Amino acid sequence: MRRTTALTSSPWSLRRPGSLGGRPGRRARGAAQGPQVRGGQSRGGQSRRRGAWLATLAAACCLAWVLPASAAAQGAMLTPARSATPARGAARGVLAGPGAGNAGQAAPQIVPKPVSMITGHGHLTLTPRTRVVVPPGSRAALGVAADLAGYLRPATGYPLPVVTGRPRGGDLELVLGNPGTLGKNPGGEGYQLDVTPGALTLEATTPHGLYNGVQTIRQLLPPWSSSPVAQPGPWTMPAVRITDYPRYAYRGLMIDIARHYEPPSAVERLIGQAAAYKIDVLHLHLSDDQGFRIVINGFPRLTAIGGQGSVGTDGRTMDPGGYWTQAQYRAVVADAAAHFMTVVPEVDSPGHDNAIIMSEYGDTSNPLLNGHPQDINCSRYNPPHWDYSEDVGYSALCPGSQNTWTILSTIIRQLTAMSPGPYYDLGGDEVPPALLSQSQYASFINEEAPIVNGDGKTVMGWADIAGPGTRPPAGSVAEYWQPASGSSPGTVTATEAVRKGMKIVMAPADHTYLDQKYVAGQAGNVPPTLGLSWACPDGCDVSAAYGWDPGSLVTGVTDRDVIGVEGAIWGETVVNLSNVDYMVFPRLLALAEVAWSPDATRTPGSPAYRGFLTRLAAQGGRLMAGGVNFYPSKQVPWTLEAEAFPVTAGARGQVSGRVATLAAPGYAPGTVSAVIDWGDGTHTSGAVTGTPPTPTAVNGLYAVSGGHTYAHPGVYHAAVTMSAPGAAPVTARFTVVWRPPGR
Ligand code: TNX
Repeated sequence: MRRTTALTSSPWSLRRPGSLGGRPGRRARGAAQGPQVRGGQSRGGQSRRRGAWLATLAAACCLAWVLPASAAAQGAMLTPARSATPARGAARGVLAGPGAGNAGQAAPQIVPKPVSMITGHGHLTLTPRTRVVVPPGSRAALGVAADLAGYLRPATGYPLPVVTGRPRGGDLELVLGNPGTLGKNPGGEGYQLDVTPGALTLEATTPHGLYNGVQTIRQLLPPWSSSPVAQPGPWTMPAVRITDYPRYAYRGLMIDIARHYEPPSAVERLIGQAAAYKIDVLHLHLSDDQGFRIVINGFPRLTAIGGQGSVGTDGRTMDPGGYWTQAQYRAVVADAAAHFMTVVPEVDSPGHDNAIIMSEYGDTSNPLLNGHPQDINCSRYNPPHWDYSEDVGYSALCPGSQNTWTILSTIIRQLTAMSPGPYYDLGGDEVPPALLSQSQYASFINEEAPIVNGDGKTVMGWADIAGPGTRPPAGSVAEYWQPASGSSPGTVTATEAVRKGMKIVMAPADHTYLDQKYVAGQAGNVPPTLGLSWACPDGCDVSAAYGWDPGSLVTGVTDRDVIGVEGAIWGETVVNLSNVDYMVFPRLLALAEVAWSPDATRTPGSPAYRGFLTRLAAQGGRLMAGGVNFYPSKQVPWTLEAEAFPVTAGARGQVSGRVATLAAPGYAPGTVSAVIDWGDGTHTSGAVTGTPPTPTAVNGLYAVSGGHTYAHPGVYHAAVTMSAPGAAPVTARFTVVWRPPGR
């Protein structure tokens, strides 16, 4: 039997125009259908109306290890001493290939924007003799030195040995020390990078700082340096001095592997992709109504039953499920740590728990339970049943059940033991008062928090946990998700959290929820099948992710309270890593900049926004070369990037085949034209071929091919120029060598 959910009238309700409250457009299954239902998501003909309320809230308390409080970054970005002067004939992009003559080097385009950058003259070129050198006093830097070499070896094909000792000319040196220029240097994450034509020196007070500098070095190199296979080069970096440190220590990405199972390998790829932009927290949403994803010893049913499915898509009732073993979880934690990323595990409670309830409701013979585990169920349905739709707000664990606490404390004990980071996230979002009253909810949070503390972790939860009746000790962390700003009613969760002495991670859904749809109508490749729209009825594009300030979004919540920013890729509609990447990138790069770079006026049309778009555009080729799927948003002035290959002509002077690779984000191959100057006074058009963009995948890198027959043996300086509507043309130079046989 279905009961209807009364919408709360508490001040904790979020109210937006056109909705009665809560998350607009979300409706609990069985909830009253009325004006609060705003044309929900529709996919495969299925209605996706969702619940609308914001439940009562509650909080928890915590231990003291907190990432260093944010510090407003000081120091201004210096305008580059000179901008790039592309070499002959090249409008933009990277010139490449032996014979380029002048290795024209674009101005550094770094995301997130460094605190200070001054470009110098000339460039440093990596060679097969380049080494990565750590001075004897900096041995703790050897791991990061190995990371740098590991990043650069595949594309360069150079050996890049990692050695302890004194650098020679052209080496890359990593030093642990204090350059004295890093301001407050929160968390030791700052670095100073000096590139001259003769050497590169990276200095930081900690390995994490060096690692951040390594990510910047990668962006100083041509985009092809991200390729997993050898590329022609040349591998030049502009002379530059960069002094850099983060605004916030917590720069997070949350992935929901509960709504759609993702294997550890997918999450590990995502870790590498996000770490490249200085993201340093991986929040794992491990459990929700549709799935429980981690083995818990003593409760095998949690995964055997709770892990069997995922949200149904494409007309299916249920998609395939899955779960991680504890060994796999530990491996992901270790992989994250290797990328200087902290894992925050989350098992949501007391709501979003249908998978736990479905698993344990019938676990009558489990010796850890009392034989009557049915009493954990405070959901709308009794007995409970599976619901693999996107519905929310119908499940709750009962605070009064001893079994509830046996199950949860076992989960918390095992997860915290496997997670070296400071936080455990107990969830706490969206529990309708029809399931648990305000005081039941508060007592639930007040009971769970000490369990988390007792296992040595600081409590983190959605900001709902700051609600009436909760008692979070100072230092607990509230993640603010409401799409509300200023002093509108929805912001009460953040202000109340601050009043209770909590720290804030900013994740306002209309800026940071990476599962929200992009702006429809902006490009033919906005995916109709991916994403929800409750927080972004008109879509949220790069501008939404970039155009806000965590330290002033909510009146009364400032950088004294805010420890960071998090993007969240919720899993209802994303079924694999390719889908995840398409929603995460490029918006995560905007969030990375908001979290790392000094505060700026980031409104549309502002110099900061224009500068960001230019720097973001330069990431397109880099993401493509690294095999990262992304949405080629029309807001971004994507640049064409090309690299050419040296060519050897056949015995009779004939050339036929690929001469260059082109990154042209969002462009279909037919829209790109290529002209090849063969260097003997002849021009022909080139063929541009490859995989075009689709509504869920960026296009592939294109091959540019051509054919020609030379009249005389010799060495020719050729060039290929590629053009596409709205983009500056790009020229890549290459040599063609024709040596007739016997010479
Ligand atoms: C909100 S707000 C959620 C998730 C959904 C997501 C979909 C909050 C803490 N939770 O349960 O998956 O919206 O956009």
